Amino acid sequence: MKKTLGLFAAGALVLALSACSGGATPSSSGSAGKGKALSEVVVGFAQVGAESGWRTANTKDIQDSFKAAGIQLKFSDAQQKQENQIKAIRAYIQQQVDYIAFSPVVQTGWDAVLNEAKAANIPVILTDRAVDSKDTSLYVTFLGSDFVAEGKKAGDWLVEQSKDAKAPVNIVQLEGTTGSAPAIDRAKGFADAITANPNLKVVASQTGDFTRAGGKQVMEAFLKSQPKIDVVFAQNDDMGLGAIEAIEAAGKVPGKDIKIITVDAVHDGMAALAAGKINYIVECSPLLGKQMIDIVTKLNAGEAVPARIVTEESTFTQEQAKAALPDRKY
Ligand code: GYE
Repeated sequence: MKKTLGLFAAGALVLALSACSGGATPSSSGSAGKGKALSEVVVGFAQVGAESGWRTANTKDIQDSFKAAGIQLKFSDAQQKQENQIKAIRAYIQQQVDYIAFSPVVQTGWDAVLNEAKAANIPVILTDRAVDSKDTSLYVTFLGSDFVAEGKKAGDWLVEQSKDAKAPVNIVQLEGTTGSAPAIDRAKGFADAITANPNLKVVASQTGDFTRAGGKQVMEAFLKSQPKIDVVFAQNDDMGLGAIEAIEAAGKVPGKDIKIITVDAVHDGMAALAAGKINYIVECSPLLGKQMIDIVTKLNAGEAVPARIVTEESTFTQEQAKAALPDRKY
């Protein structure tokens, strides 16, 4: 049975319909509304991996939230490989779980397995990252950040900081996992924002795969190949932390000789920001567990959920990081 899902407004969630989900058309998928006792509900979650501090915090929050809600969670770690995620999803279909949730490592290539889930009447919840499937009935909802907005916030800050710059400001970009929604969208938001100042130029851009080791390695190469680097835009904290190691090893002072902007605001990133080694962080919240529980609970009760749920996020300067650090949960 197919159910058309409507919209609801809930507490602190910022709700928005995504352009890619076809504007005002709410999505539906599978047979929502099983009306089981929550302790009987089984959710299969296919996680990306454990590539970053963000990911570790995200996994912990989801596992803790399911435990607290008394809903069974099957968990798999795909080690950043799409084929592993597809295998995990197929296994969940085989096991006839009630819901499948997953954070797609890349945007493309999901239609076949999502159609299999649909044929098995298992609703799919996208968490954190988007897919590019044209058929939005393949998933019930997409819960996660607006990555274009995050990139734009990073770029806007740099435009403001560089407003008096007379000479070119050379930027190097450390990209996230190639083909992933956050890497594509953050690059776009950042590029759009910095067009406001023609002095701002991305002189090199390469993937560090969202890892600390990747960020360090790419930054080492940039420091050798680029005669003048003024700014690093790292698409997550971990790559920024790797870049700090490379910059210090090259005898330069991170945060002063080379300014660093990152995204996430996980604990280690915030500590480096408070210590003056990073200059600005755009927040991306990994705490999606409670909202996932909310979605599963509503679907189980046959209630509607929005096609797109956007997480609320802010930004941090060095001073703000010092103030926020003591109460930071991740
Ligand atoms: O920014 C990065 C992680 O998908 C939002 O993935 C997530 C990103 C996050 O590895 O640190």
